[in-house]
Amino acid sequence: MNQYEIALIAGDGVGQEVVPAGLRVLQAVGELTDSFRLSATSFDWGCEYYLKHGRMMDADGLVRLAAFDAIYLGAVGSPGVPDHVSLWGLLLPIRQGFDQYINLRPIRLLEGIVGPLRDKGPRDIDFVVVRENSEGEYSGHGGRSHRGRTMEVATQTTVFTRTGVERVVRYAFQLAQQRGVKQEKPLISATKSNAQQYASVFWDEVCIEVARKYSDVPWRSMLVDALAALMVLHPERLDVVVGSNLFGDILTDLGGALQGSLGLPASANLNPERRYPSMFEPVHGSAPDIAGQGIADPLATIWAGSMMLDHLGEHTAANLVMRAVERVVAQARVRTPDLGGTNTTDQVAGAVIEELSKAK
Ligand code: GGG
Repeated sequence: MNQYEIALIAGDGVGQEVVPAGLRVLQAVGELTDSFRLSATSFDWGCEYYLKHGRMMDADGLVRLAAFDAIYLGAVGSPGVPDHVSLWGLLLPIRQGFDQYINLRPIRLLEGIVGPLRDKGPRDIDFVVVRENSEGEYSGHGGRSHRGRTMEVATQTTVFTRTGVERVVRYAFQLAQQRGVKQEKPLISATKSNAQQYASVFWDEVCIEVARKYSDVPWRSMLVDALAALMVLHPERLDVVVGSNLFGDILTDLGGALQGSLGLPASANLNPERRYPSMFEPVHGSAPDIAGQGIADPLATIWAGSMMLDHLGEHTAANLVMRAVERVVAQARVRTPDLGGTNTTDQVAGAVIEELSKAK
């Protein structure tokens, strides 16, 4: 029997509701398959912790997290704390400190959901975005001078390193190989090299170099603005997309919208070499407008949990969870308000568990 130690950081707002729901599902599938047990340790880090202690997590937070097999995170952000303080105090230090340089975000319109695009169904919207997760526009380089004066200046520098770009592009090519990408749906690298003559041109050059090693993978570079339009007009032409940290973040929120609700998209922050724990989270934030009502959609967090099981090597259980999510969505019987239902977070998690039990 495999035993995994999971660090839970429910965080802020609806994170407090969706993480316990996700954990229930993961523990249920472990028991049903009798293949593993998850032992969870909760950390009360987040904005409330910040307001009490002046920091988003303990000073030795990364040292403590390093001992876990994986991290299951809810959401970060609260109206009482500036967003850049909460993000740079918790989420980004974990991604950077644990060199989780891949942010994997599957975009799928599930059967049973009417997405916002007329004439586009589940077969048209099924791709993966590989977001660079350690540098780029999120490198933290920059500063502010002359505060409060007319000459006040702020800089935020995009940092691309050869190592950083090579490794994420290589990962995307390998993923494209596994998915068997076709000429009509080539791997797409998001760029903005017409305007960003240094950083994006460098990104493109590294892509060309990496691509030489994957001559069986059709690929092309596309301006990120054109790519955003393509996602809306012809999502069926997408299979694997790779992009910088900010491009990937923005494109995947658009992707989430294509999925019919931001309550659905999941993401995995991966350290592929497994030198550090990887982290799994819903794409959505803390949603303060609905927090505390017990109506947040737990499906993104459950989906992220399935990605966590996959990463841990529990492929059968990961699959069972995903199939159960698909069935619950397709039946349209138990849904939270974001998908037009009246059910609660716990009822949706319960419905997923019920489907798991039927599959056994
Ligand atoms: N689920 C984690 C969360 O709260 N994400 C909100 C957010 O602002 N994320 C920023 C990012 O992924 O770059």
